[in-house]
Amino acid sequence: MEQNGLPKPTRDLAQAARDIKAHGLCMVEGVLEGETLRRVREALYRAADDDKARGRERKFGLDYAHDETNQRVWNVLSRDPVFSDLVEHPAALELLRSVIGWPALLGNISANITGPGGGEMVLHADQIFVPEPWPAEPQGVNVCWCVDDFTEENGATRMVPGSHLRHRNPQAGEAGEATLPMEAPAGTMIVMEARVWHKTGHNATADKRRAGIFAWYTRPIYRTQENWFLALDPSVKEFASDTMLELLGYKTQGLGLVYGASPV
Ligand SMILES: O=C(O)CCC(=O)C(=O)O
Repeated sequence: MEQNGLPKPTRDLAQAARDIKAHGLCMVEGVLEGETLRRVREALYRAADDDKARGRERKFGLDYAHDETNQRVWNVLSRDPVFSDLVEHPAALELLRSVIGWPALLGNISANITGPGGGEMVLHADQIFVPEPWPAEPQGVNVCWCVDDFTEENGATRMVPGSHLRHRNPQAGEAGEATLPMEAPAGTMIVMEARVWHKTGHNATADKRRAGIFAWYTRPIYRTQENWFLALDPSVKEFASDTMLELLGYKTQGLGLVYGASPV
């Protein structure tokens, strides 16, 4: 179902899977609510403020932290157990399976916080690293957790309708394509397949930060963006479920073996 060129928010995961096929994305409302949403938000802003206070912010390349108001919080999985719950959220995994199947790898989970006055990000598709011509099906899925309300004013992620069907990266000269803001209340889970052209919107507010947590999953043949074996706090693996071990590449078949066998 559609409203203004974007799928209507839904709570029905079967409808959400159909929306991804038709629009390249779906918006599932109310996935995080009440105390859970409060905990995620509190843990994220704590990590972000801590990184700032300790000079631990990492800015590299336009795509990741595109101007001084923008803050990328890397490796949130190591920051608080609440982020493991997002990675393994049953609704996220169900939609992930509908797009790229299983097993899958977690390539990265980071937050993007756009601050007051923040500019737009470069228009991109997340499977930018896949050589063209692309395989017929999407190679990854980005699950965006709206930690704050996403509004056009505060820099909601913007997308080019129908861009997944173009089946290629945006080219030079297409940066100015018409986009729509993905407006959604905090707690919404937006699932985008990897071919959708999108970018952070301009944050036109005087005083509001807008945080989204982006969990990027791929088919298991791709290298992860975050190197979990080096980056992960060891306690995450220590207490990980089998599903999490698969997502992180510790429990594996065919690739990533140790002496011919799965490491765990
Ligand atoms: O911050 C946003 O709205 C978009 C972030 C994004 O496009 C990405 O992480 O790939």
